[in-house]
Amino acid sequence: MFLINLTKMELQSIKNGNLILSSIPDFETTASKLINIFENSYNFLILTHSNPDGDAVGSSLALYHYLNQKNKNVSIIIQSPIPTNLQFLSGINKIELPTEPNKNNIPKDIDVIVILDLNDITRLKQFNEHIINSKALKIVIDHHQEPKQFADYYLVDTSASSTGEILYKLLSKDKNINWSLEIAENLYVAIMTDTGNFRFERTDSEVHRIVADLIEFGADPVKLYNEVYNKISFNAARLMGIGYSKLESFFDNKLVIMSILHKDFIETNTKEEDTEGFVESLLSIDNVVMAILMMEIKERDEIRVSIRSKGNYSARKLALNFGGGGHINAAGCRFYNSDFNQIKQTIIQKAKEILLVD
Ligand SMILES: [Mn+2]
Repeated sequence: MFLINLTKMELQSIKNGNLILSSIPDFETTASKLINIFENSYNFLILTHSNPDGDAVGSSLALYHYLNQKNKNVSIIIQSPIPTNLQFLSGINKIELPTEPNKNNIPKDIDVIVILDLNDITRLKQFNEHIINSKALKIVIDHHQEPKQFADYYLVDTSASSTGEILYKLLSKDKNINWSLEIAENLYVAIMTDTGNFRFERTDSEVHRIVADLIEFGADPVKLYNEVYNKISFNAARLMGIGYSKLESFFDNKLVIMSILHKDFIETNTKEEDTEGFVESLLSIDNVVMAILMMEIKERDEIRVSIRSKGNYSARKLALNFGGGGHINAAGCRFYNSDFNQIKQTIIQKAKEILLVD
């Protein structure tokens, strides 16, 4: 397992190319430092990426419930709506969802900011500068590649299946933790969603051992699977049908693109958060190794692009071309004030390079 858990100073020395590996504190050292910080601070702010997934929301809520047990004052702010299929999670109504996020949303006198499932502070957009200038202690707990330097503590494991997995290992270091149903369910959903229901590559025996513990603490796999994956509203089903009826395929079906336009949302009375699971479903089509969902979000003059892929075909590589990011098999990017069809053509051209077809 590859672990980076570095202080700011140590990240600096990595940058200068002279990091002495033995100077990196091990997981245990960083974890016990963090548990200590949790114990001895009072006002917490939890942040995660916008367009939150199950790992982002589940990890945030698990940490919320843990800190709540310790009678801490905890705020969670997320900058965009929570997908419908995650709204059953315990504590969901504690999340603040400002409609026009700005620095005034951030509570005063925060001691500790914990940033989950995110390592690039620029993704916090309107909060970015305020967080950087904040005197609060900043902690990053994450599993994405190439963490950016801005925090005081990093508990990062790029080989972990999910932030939920890292958080489980961290909280396990607290001898006094009460593994409540709330914590267990939220961590279970974090891990389940980021492993694509325990089938993506990083699903190893360790993940299953952790999940076994969570089941012992009360998480119910049947209930949680049904809530997250086996529920789609009638309107979302109609939207999916519209998307499928317009599905386009390229390069012998290696690439498929589903386009959902503003008028499709209007026609079915749905929102972007109702498209959960759409892009993943495209990967089950014969021959498809890369699937793209393009959505027109008129309120923000935005075209939101979600990319999923199989094997070594990199969704991340495609997204990076357009200033986006993510993992090898799941990534995304956005365009503003752009023409939908033009963007689609550009994406197809770039995807072609990755799919290596002529
Ligand atoms: Mn994640």
